[in-house]
Amino acid sequence: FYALYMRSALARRVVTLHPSPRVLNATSSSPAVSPDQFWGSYRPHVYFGMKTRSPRSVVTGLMWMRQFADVDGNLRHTCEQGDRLQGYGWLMHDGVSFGVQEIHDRDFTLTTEFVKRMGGDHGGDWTWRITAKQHSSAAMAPVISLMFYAATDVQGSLQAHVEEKNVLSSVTGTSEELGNFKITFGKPTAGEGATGKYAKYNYLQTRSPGLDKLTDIAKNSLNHKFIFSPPKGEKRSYFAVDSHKVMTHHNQQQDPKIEGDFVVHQVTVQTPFQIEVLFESGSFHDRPNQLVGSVLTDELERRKVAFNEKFEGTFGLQAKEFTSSQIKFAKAALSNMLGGMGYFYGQSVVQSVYNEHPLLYPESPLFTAVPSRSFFPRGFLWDEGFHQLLLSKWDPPLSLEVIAHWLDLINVEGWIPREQILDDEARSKVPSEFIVQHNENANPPTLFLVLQKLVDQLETDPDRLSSHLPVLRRLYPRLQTWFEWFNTTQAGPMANSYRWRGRDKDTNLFLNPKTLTSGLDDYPRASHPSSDERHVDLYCWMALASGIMANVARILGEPHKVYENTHLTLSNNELLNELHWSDNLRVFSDYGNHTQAVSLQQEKVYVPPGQPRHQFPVTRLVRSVRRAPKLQYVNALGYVSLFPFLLHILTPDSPKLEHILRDIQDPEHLWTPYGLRSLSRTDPLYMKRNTEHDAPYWRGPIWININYLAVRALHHYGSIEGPYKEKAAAIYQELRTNLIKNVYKQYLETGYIWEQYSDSTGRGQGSHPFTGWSALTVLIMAEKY
Ligand code: 6A9
Repeated sequence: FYALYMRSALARRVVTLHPSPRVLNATSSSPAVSPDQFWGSYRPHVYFGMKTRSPRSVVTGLMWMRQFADVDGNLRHTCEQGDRLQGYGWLMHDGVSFGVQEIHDRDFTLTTEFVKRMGGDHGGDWTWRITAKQHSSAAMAPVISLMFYAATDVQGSLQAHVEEKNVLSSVTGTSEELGNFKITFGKPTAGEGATGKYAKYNYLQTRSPGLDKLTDIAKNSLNHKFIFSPPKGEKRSYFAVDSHKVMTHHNQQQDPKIEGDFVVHQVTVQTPFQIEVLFESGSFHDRPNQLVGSVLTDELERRKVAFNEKFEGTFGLQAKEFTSSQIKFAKAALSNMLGGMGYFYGQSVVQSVYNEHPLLYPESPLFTAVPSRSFFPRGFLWDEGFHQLLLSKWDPPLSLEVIAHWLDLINVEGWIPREQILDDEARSKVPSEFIVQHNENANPPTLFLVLQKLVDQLETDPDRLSSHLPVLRRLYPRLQTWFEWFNTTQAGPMANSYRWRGRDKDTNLFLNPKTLTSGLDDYPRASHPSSDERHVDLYCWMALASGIMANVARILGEPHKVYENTHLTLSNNELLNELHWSDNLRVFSDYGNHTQAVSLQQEKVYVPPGQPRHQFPVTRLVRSVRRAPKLQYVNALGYVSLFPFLLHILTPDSPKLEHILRDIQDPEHLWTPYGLRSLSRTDPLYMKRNTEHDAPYWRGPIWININYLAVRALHHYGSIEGPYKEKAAAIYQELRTNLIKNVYKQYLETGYIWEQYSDSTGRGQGSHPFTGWSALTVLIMAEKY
């Protein structure tokens, strides 16, 4: 019985939150405490939409489709690479009060702008302006349907107000956090002050089983029976949302789960045109005028001027003589990171060794930036540290708030789930095998990099004391447990060594079993995962983290000796060399049970009798090991071997710097005209697939987060005294120029910032837009490290 009891108590631990008071209390995001940030574009996974920072927010958004096109099913809503847009993203966004986005569809461009106005007790008003223009290449001005919608999520209600049979002129509604509100749909015009245009209207009012189903409901309701018949134009039938069709569909499906109201206002009109949508909060009584037309134009203009001034004040790119087109690119990179921030609320699915089945983590909010609005529109732990390096320059309190959100997710063990998949919408984007998060798995503690910045700001700018210090104080017990969790659960086989847990176990299938937890996924590690391994990148993260823990403790007047001792120990370059320097290859290296003699081979697969043969590949790739592994250095040259340099663990006089700088500069190893590649060209695993279906990822391509660290390190070693000062400074200039040139060039050519860049052509590849850490290009331009 006792054993059973213990087991169930242990099983609960993974879902038991840290006992210290939360950094952010339950009202921190409420309209009363934080009215300016209540409404926002916090739905990064849709092309355009807004919600409030509350658990069950009313959401608003836009879908659109091109009428009379040859392609069917071109309804746009959630950001999908499959839509093959020529580019989209925020060009300006201040993170709080306004944003300007451009969306380039096949033969037209939509500009989506929003401006907020504070007043009342519920986060105030806002207005959207959508401007549509055909491309000069378009043979005929396209006819487009814009579908504006609002939806509730479990609580609240919406009422449609219909005029002239099917024109939805406004929606009124109410919800717990918004009180009463009204959304008014303007009529399309040819531009501000111009007269109205011929347009057709349709609407849909229905119920939805969840926010992740909105696209399907709208799609299933489309009916082709409506007639577009402009004066002097041809009569044509077009697609529109149709309540009748939804009713029939619903009756057939009998979905038992009905969670909210869903109202759509469809306007069908030929380009060019402009439409405004106005949200007015019921508690805002003394508004001087409506935020539409020229009032809106003036307001937008003011925000743009303020944004441009703040941008130059923060990053100084004009002063550095970048061209106006380069500056526009940098503004877009920052803006899309800000405009890509999301407010998520829900539960992770987690598991420890004590649970037979996964458990639901406690419900929590998460306010965070995301790596990619299309492919990864959710929080990732180590990505976030990089995101906040940029955002902490723009808005330091915002970064502190995000860090607080992340640390409020920590459990009693000191673990933070790496990938935050919190609600139905987020889950709908992730294959099921990736959803469960395991509590032995780490991810690099990059949030310490930002904490260091915020602590530095404290020291140079005492004005920040009053805003930063109380937050730091509440963060501190959580940081302690977090650090301790790394220090114990990820300890290595020898004193002061460290090992990533959670490597792939099936050594048969993978050329090299992956280490997703390190963030560097398929980067080559020991060929045979074992508890004898030690990982140099994790060692360096711990050296960094302990130093910053010591600083934070010192500032708060807390005991700091333990952290300082760990930091001194790990910073001792003798120890580092002893644990990780491979004399053979002259690189810093992992150590473990390893052989280089591995390859993937075709193997015939046995198909059990009675099984339909076509369900199985007749052959598959499996790993063959030609020489037995033994305990030795892994001897890979690439990002992992640079970590003692990347995180400034090497003393400036370390002779190892000579080797590192040489490898960095060598085109046979890491140097390319577009940035540093992740793995040396001479490595046996260079650009090798890991399985039949798993293309090389961190085995050659150029990644901007690590290149940012490299440029930062070159800047560091190039500005402090030491034998390699001049050399580092010279490489710094070249690498910085190459990176900026390529990311910018690819953006101009493709319309996107990318997840990674090809080391042979510089071309952007992987998911896009990726304005997570690739947006660090802005800091490289600004030389802010
Ligand atoms: C797969 C597929 C719709 C991989 O940027 C986020 C992470 C990084 O943290 C990590 O270092 N990316 C990098 O190696 C993307 C990871 C996506 C995993 C989920 C699900 C969804 O398809």
